[in-house]
Amino acid sequence: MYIPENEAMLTKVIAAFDFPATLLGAVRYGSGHINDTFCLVCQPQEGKAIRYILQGLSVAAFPRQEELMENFIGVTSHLRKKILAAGGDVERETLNLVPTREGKPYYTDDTGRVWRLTKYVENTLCLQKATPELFEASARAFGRFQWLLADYPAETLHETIVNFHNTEDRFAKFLAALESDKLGRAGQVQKEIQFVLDRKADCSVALNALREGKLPLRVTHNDTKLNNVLIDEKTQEGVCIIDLDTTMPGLSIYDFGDSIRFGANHCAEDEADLSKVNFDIELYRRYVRGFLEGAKGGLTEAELEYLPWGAKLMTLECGIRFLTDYLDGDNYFHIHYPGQNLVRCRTQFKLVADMEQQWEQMHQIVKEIGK
Ligand code: ADP
Ligand code: GN1
Ligand code: MG
Repeated sequence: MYIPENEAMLTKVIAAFDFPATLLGAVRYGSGHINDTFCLVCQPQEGKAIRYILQGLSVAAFPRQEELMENFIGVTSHLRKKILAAGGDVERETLNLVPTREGKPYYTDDTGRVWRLTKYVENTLCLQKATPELFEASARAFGRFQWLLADYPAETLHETIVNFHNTEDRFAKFLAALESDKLGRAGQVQKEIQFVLDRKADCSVALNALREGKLPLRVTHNDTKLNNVLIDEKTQEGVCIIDLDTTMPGLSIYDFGDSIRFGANHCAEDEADLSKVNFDIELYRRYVRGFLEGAKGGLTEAELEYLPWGAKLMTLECGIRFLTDYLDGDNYFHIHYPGQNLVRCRTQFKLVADMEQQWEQMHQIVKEIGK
């Protein structure tokens, strides 16, 4: 069996699981910034690929891994029921865990780190950028995900990352990183620091609306990047929402907003040439349409009114997080070269500035489509 040299720990982890076919090898997989993800390839059977996704949960991101898995199991079991009731295919429309040889739903290694194995959802695409049609399809899938979980008992979910989308708290953590300036990097990023300081009041907008009872708390995904939905190759529809690690109580505008942040433009999240980083209002329009269709009219008037804020806040917050990690010494997000978190932060802030320019239009589009 092929296992890359520097991944020696994998042998023990893999041995903990029971594979129904001969395992050929493991390779690092995907472009997530958080977990360690591997694709495990088995001997094909009757011409069909048999693959699995093995993930070691990030210890830096997820301090309470068993609770996270409790959420994962609760949410996927609920989705299974709803998918079955709708006549869907539970093997493709949600994630399916493969138990360990001991019959446990996941493996905990000697350090306490959780490893989970899921069946690979075959014949799907995982995209970093989409055509307008596929972007709208992804929006339908994320809207539907929220709709499917609307009757999930939210109080039973653990907060896997405390204050995950608490933008005020993200601002405070940024100030703390700035204050300690561990690596002496602050001097070179004054422009970015000022960009955040100028938007302190914005960081409270969604939270104020929640505190005032304007926006309802729902079960949300909280990490709705385009690459967290698998698109069916044949139907070109979003078939399976993945990366459920942050599914917990949140605001619908967060799910809407994070997808806009990542997908309503034509550049990579770490595009270094800012002249190529532009918010695309037509992609935004497509996403509004798809998301509202998928959510089946389940959003309140106030939620509709705050959708543009979701887009701006998720983009601002993510930029703040990248900058904070840069100041802290890149401990949280995986980086592939020095300075990548700063580059990522700059793309986010350029997108925020673009949204501010097109603010009225963003509201107008929601009004037109949501009426
Ligand atoms: P991260 O939290 O690090 O982003 P993800 O859960 O999103 O981790 O997984 C990383 C990548 O692995 C995804 O972007 C996707 O390409 C792939 N992936 C994850 N689970 C599956 C699955 N069950 N079937 C097919 N591909 C998957
Ligand atoms: C991380 O796990 P991944 O790569 O899908 C992060 C998100 C950020 C995103 C930025 C648990 O998402 O919050 O928006 O990177 N996930 C976590 O690309 O922190
Ligand atoms: Mg992911």
